Amino acid sequence: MDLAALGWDERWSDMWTAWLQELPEAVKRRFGDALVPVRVAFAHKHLYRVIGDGGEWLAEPSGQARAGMLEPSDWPCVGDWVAASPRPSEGRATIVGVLPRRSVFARKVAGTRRGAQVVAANVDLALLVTSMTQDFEPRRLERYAALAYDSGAEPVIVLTKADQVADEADVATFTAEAMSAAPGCSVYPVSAQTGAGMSELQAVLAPGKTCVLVGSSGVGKSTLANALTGTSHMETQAIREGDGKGRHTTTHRELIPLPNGALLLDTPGMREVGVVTLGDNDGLQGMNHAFEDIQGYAKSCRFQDCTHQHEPGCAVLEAIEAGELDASRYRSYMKLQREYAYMKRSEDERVRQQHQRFTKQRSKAYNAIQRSHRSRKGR
Ligand SMILES: Nc1nc2c(ncn2[C@@H]2O[C@H](COP(=O)(O)OP(=O)(O)OP(=O)(O)O)[C@@H](O)[C@H]2O)c(=O)[nH]1
Ligand SMILES: [Mg+2]
Ligand SMILES: [Zn+2]
Repeated sequence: MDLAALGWDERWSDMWTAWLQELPEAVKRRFGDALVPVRVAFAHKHLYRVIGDGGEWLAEPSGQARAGMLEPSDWPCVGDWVAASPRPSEGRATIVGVLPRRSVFARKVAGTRRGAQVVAANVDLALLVTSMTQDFEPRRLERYAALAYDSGAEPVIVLTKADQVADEADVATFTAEAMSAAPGCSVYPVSAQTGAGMSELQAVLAPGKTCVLVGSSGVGKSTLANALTGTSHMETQAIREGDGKGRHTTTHRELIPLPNGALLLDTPGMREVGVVTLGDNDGLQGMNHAFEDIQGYAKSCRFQDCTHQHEPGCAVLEAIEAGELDASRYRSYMKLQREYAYMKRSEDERVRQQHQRFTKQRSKAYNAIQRSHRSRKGR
């Protein structure tokens, strides 16, 4: 596949040149001219399928590359541009390194205290999907929006299964609710079944842009992917009887080229949408962006350090009282704030422990030098 059709542009090309120069000499000697830029199109655990100019290969990181992947988020992910050395006769390639990401859509790994899982890399547009059924989840949209704003991708809301909504007026209600959950996001109500709203959605999936589908299991992400490609490439499955929950049909992440030249990334449904802090990013910016309305009220609170819980003159509480701000949105905001604060504390603790270990090691080394110094003097 042509690199430009995969999203490669001049900025990537410049990055590639600079990145190659920084490679350790040993790696340059070993792989040298054999290295090509390829994009990760499929990821399942630590097995990847990469696509580049010369073809498509199954790929794994080299031992040396693995040694440098200290955190789970250092591993390649769907959407990543990686440097690979293909072995065409075997249909395989070795991944030598991951190019720095332009955007990272990440979440907290379910069931862990911290630990980021990169859902998709180098994404331009995050399609936050929920269905206009009993599974409609405006509180989840808020979390997704916070993660998306943090990732550097632009969030867009897709409301699926419009054909299940009896009344046209109800579609407007769902749309309005989604809009207030994620102020500033465009909302697209669609039906993959009847095709309603699909052309409007297609129009935002511009050629060369990478768009990721995220949302709970069963909301219709893969059905949407199939409707957009006009294939039945992605497996889909009816949701469970009774609780309306999905079955977690999609188990891997995959980049699918659309007929118009956009790239669509289907992902497995998420059970939990935990917030994360990655590197220097404390996540608060995305959160503040996703809750601009509450931030706006907070500016008028009497106390600058108002916690919006009990203080007199709290403009946020007043807005709830006046019916301007939804109480459940407020609760969701407070809960997210606590989660971010917790992430921040555990990150600080991790850094502190790392520093302590380092200082200990250093003083051990220092003492060893002193001892050898003394014994030489004594001789
Ligand atoms: N009526 C109706 N049903 C839909 C629509 N889109 C999806 N569905 C149904 O919803 C169910 C779940 O769809 P999937 O596409 O498998 O859902 P998913 O979001 O990919 O789920 P996971 O892969 O588990 O994350 C299937 O039975 C689909 O047929 C739609 O527009 N209208
Ligand atoms: Mg799916
Ligand atoms: Zn307040």
